[in-house]
Amino acid sequence: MRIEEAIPFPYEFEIRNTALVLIDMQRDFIEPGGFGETLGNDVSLLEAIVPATKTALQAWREAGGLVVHTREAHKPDLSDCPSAKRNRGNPALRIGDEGPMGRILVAGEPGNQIIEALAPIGSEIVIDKPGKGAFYATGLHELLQQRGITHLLFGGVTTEVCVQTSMREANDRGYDCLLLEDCTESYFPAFKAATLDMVRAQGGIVGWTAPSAALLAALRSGQ
Ligand code: TIU
Repeated sequence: MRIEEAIPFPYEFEIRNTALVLIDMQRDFIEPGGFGETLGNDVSLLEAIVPATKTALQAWREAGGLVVHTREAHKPDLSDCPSAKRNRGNPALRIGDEGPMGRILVAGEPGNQIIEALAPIGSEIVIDKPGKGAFYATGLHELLQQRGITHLLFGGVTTEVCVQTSMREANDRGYDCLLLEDCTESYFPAFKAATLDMVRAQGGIVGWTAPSAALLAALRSGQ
């Protein structure tokens, strides 16, 4: 398969060696009352990517590709949440505090679940991660290696925080990474734009970007 429109040059991949990785499409970031809002952000911006992400996810599932979902999630006793992370800044509610959707950023709470529209199905991989990057303190690299995965298609939130961190971690581990431009969003549009630029600068120093329509076209054509 080949995504001709990818920047900075066409991206080639085989479905059997590629995973779609959706980062932290959780109520905690996308709906009011969660972690994103308690940090002072306007969470409504993030909802806009849900339709395109759902379409890409459905097409990828129909093509038989591996799907990985991540959640930024801490253990209920917060033993995996460094005090530096919990105490940073001056949020209305801190990680572990009781909010309208349960305890903020704690595994198993309603707010920590992936939004209904993108909920994992069947044997899709779900990774709970205590950090911003999907490879830190998780078994993700090993799970991907066991399955022969060499290429990763990324979507999710937020572009410059958990998505970019995960993509950089993946790049350093040898994966060819492509970020789906309309399947990722930031609370800060300028940060999203800058992240897309920095990922694909210098000959694809971190990887590629492309609109999801280009992925859909490749899957439809089978090439
Ligand atoms: N605050 C922010 O932009 N993001 C995060 O804290 N986590 C993720 O990006 N998932």
